Amino acid sequence: MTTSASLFEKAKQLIPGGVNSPVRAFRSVGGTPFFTEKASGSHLHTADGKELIDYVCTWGPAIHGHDHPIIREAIAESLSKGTSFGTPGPAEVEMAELIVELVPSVEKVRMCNSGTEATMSAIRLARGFTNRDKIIKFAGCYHGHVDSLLVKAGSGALTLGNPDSAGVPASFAGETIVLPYNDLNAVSETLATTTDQIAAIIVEPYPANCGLILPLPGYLEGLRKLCTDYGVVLIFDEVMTGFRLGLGGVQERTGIIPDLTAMGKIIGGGLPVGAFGGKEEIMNHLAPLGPVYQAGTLSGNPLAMAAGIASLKLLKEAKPYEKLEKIGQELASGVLSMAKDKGIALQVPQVGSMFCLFFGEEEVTQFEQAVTTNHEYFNAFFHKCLDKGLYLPPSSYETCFISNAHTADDVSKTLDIFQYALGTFS
Ligand code: KE4
Repeated sequence: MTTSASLFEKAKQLIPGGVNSPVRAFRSVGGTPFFTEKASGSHLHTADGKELIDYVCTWGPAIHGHDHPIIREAIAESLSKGTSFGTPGPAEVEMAELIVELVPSVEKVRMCNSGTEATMSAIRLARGFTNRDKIIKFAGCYHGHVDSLLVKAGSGALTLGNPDSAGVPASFAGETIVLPYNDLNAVSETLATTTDQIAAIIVEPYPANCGLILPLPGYLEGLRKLCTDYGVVLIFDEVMTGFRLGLGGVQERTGIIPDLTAMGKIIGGGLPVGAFGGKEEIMNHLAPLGPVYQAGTLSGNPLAMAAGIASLKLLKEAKPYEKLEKIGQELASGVLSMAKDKGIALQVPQVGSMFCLFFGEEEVTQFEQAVTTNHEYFNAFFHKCLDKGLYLPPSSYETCFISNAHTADDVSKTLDIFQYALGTFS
């Protein structure tokens, strides 16, 4: 039987680090990554014959769990008509209708093939619309591997300790101003001193790539007002939170409406899809209407549209958000009380189906605090859980995801495993 270890040895000879995305390599938690043979519902089945309760959910897309029959059927039905046409197709219109219906900021939308393409295109569009060059991002936020956004980035870049990637020319990075999240003064001071130079502010409204950080009261409202006052395009990167924290994402939960929104993950139903959308006035600057070029051979691919449409329709029908919030609260409060009983300092920020584990005394409201939490404790906790059949994201700079396929039995087993893992801490 080919094991994960043997597959990984072979993969490392052919693929840099043996993986097609760095965070999968277990470099921060240590050990050998398992290879997945099959995924179904809330479980992964590894090449080593192990079954795991999955809290990564392929980094967000699998909100219905893996291999949902309705999504599988939608893909099969689309497949019977071919795989890619390179012409406009009816599924693209249906997907656009759904996104415009569900996401408050979106009057027009353009499909692409990843979250990275979505944020990259939104930034270019904002620059083309404003004729300004500089952008503001926030330390610890990750917006995909876009050159101008791989500056103090989170997720895999931070996990590997290089939040400022090699290969990004200083001239590119110089157009990006990095500010601390949850600090409105930093934004207002910067805008006041760089008048008319800032094209956009891009933000994960709830940063989830340096662990999960929640906005302080008034912060997002303040960003919105400052952008309006200075004519700066406000971009919400909802690649992760979109459709996960509500049908309309954070902007629906908070009523704070950005000018542009980057989307991905859930709208692909597990296939490669990204999208960006927003005010018609801005979106009409895109080719072929306007001067901002953006394109993609497989953008709006019919199979991916079929999977994404099925995923969104399932969400509209199931509206799983109360259930996901309840499970999220049960897991967070459960592990917190266990840690308290054992005198282990732990923070568990949680919203809806998203939560993370910061081992440390203080509440984490900024990237710098996330960096100083106890990563060794997290890594030990991660492996103790994995040994018992529980798969958390393999980095303390990621966020756990709950799916609508997670059962009461999964939750009770999860809490038992959390209890065991904390019990191994001396
Ligand atoms: P992709 O290009 O990976 O589809 O999306 C990039 C992206 C953009 N914006 C946000 C808020 C994101 O979280 C992401 C990607 N998320 C990571 C997980 N933290 C993907 C996992 C990986 O890189 O393998």
